[in-house]
Amino acid sequence: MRDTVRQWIREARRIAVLTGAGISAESGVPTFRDAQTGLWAQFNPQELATEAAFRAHPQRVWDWYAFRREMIAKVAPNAGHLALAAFSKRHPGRLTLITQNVDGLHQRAGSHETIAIHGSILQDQWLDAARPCCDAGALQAGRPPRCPVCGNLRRPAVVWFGESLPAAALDAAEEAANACDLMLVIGTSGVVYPAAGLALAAHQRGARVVVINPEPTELDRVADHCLREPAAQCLPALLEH
Ligand code: BV8
Repeated sequence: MRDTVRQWIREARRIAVLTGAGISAESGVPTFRDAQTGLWAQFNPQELATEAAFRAHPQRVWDWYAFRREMIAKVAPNAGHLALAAFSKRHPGRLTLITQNVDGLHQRAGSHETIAIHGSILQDQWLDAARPCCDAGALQAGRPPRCPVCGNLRRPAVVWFGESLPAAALDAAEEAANACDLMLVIGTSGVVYPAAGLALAAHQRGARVVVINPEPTELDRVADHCLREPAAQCLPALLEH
């Protein structure tokens, strides 16, 4: 079935790619729904990745992100990330990459136009609207750091559950999903919205949808084909010359 998908890729004028945590799995980054390890095993990521959790337990949530940042700093993009970046270099403008991941690995692999719809774990932002005293260059150190004048906290620049996605990124992602004639859905369980809705939109607009995932997903129901393979193994073969 890889040959059919390779043919669909060759035929496609515009390809949209939607990736999730699974594409970073072979780099050694546990997926969002993998069992959490060690200290974090007692917490459900869905409960930690919320503004309410951060306001209630700022140090705990800050430390969870610091732990994830440390882990991400030690890993590298894998063959799946690299194959997508190489394809875009060979076919400028034909492939639009949308990711739910916050780990920056697509960008490090060379996919510099990546639409990061859930933000970035590598940046911080103010928890409350910045006041004139809030200067990111003059923070009071801490877990989390804060404005020394008004106490405004720093938080990771990611989209938490219950928060809207950045409008410009979501608009660009929706435009790509509506305009593509092929969507590759890679390494996502298809549980989180509105990200998963992008695959439904592509399907409704008549695009072919291919799911690449070793496990069944919530999006298999709109897939024209499911490649039950790990991303780093199959993407180089699918996307090579
Ligand atoms: C919002 C950043 C609007 C933080 C994340 C309908 C419409 C709108 C909202 C909702 C809705 N229904 C429910 C909601 C609420 C909620 C939601 O979707 N909940 C789910 C759990 C039901 N959505 C939201 O809250 C969104 N906000 O819509 O706001 C709004 C605003 C105000 C008021 C009202 C409405 C915000 C969602 C964004 C949350 N932030 N990340 C952080 O990282 O800390 S989401 C988080 O989950 C990660 O980004 C992750 O990427 C994402 C999705 O998970 P996956 O990537 O799919 O990862 P997962 O572990 O689930 O699966 C991994 C897959 O990889 C598996 O299938 C596995 O088999 C596969 N795999 C493993 N190894 C490999 C592999 N695949 C390939 N190769 C391998 N080697």
